[in-house]
Amino acid sequence: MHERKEHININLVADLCLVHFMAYGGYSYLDEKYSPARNDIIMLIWARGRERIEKIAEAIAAESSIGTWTKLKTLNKEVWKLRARVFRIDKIAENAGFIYIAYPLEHFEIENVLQLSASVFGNLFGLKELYEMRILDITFPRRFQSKFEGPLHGMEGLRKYVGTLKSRRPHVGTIVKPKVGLNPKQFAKVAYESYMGGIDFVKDDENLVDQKFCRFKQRVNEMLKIIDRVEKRTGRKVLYSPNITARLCDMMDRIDYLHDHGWVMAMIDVYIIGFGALQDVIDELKRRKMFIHAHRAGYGALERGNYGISFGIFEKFYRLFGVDELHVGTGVGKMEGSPVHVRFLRDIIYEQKIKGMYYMGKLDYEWNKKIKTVFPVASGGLNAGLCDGVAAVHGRDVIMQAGGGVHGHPGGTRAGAKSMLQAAEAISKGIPLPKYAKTHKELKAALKRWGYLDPSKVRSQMKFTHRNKESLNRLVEKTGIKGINIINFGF
Ligand code: CAP
Ligand code: MG
Repeated sequence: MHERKEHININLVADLCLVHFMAYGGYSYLDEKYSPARNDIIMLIWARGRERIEKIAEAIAAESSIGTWTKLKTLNKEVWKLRARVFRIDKIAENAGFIYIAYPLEHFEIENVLQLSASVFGNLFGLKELYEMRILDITFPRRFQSKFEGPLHGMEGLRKYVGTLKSRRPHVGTIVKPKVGLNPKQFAKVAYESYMGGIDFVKDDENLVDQKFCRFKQRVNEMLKIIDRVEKRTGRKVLYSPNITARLCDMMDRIDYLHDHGWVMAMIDVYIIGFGALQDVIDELKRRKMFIHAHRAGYGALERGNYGISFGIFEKFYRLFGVDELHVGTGVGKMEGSPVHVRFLRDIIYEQKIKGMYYMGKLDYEWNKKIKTVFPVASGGLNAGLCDGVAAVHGRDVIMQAGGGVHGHPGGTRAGAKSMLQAAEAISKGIPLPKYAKTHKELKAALKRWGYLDPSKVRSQMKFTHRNKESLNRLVEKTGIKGINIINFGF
């Protein structure tokens, strides 16, 4: 009896919702005639739920701006001006689609992106109307961007330091492997072999910081000694990014230590430490004129589920705050990311203007002039044989980074490093790797060990995704967020 009563009540509520589907909590946030103002922040969201998509969109707009579930005696005209407006819905099904929302800038405490996060990445994720939701993109207007400085050095600064401004060849980097466990001397020895083979840049892995077996300060001391040796022997400038990720106070101590010892670079697990600490630590590194390597470990937990935030959105924050190089995926290696999606992720930090050429979930965007280009890092499962494929996705302005692909080379670390540099040289000379391998034995050994990825296969996948909007729409219609995952991540 009790169950039946509840059933009737639910139906009644559902009917009321249908009648009033143009409103949430008594107010309507749907305004399809609205054309966003110059200073609005725009968000693009995929959502599917138990209500009509219009109703879901209203709920999202309300909860992420001024609204709640019911009418308020306290809501006045001034407050109403601060509301979010749903100005477009690309409906895929009755209960699913792409929602475009505009937020007036006055809604936010601009420099405080944590306040912004609590609004637009906050309660909306818990709304019970939803089955799935991903925030796919965001745009920041010029006035918002002008509150941030962007990278101090950026890609050109890194190229200048390493001496590749003219040649424009891809940089080659390595992560010392095994990722944890080596002691400081062993670690530095692996780095030495890497540099001597031609690697420009060595980095700690994301989970190596200051463990007992490899103390941060000892590791830095050993690394500074060998960098000095390498630079004297080769006449080249090389880089190393020690991972300083920790509580803010410890990160500040580590920056002091590096700076006091004359070192110029540090690495941060940017997603792990969160926006607030990240801004503080970046400001401090910039004050010391240091280079910043940004590792994105952990972002997948927020991006890849039924509810999430696309990594491209994080990239926009990281570029605004001012990292100099950032992991964005390879399109061909061990981590998710279809070539066309990785190209988009690369373009966010590389281009000044992003327009039209991508499939779903992407908004046009323009960076303020003073916000420099971040050097894109392609990493994860790479080896020399994949590098033509990496170049097909990224072009030549890329840091091609390999851990296993260097230290797992049949000839050892130095040969692995050589194979990566040879691949970079071949790419900048426009020579296909198999041809270059005929006269370069380390590259030849890498291709023999791991094979060669023909870049034309990568290029054809990128074209496929741009051209088939209709069929991709049908895929998303059938499978919801799974379709978006197939398009963006390839699974
Ligand atoms: C690469 C790596 C990086 C990944 C992260 C690793 O090592 O050090 O952390 O690149 O992925 O531990 O997997 P390998 P992404 O070269 O041995 O794979 O760059 O996509 O964030
Ligand atoms: Mg790693």
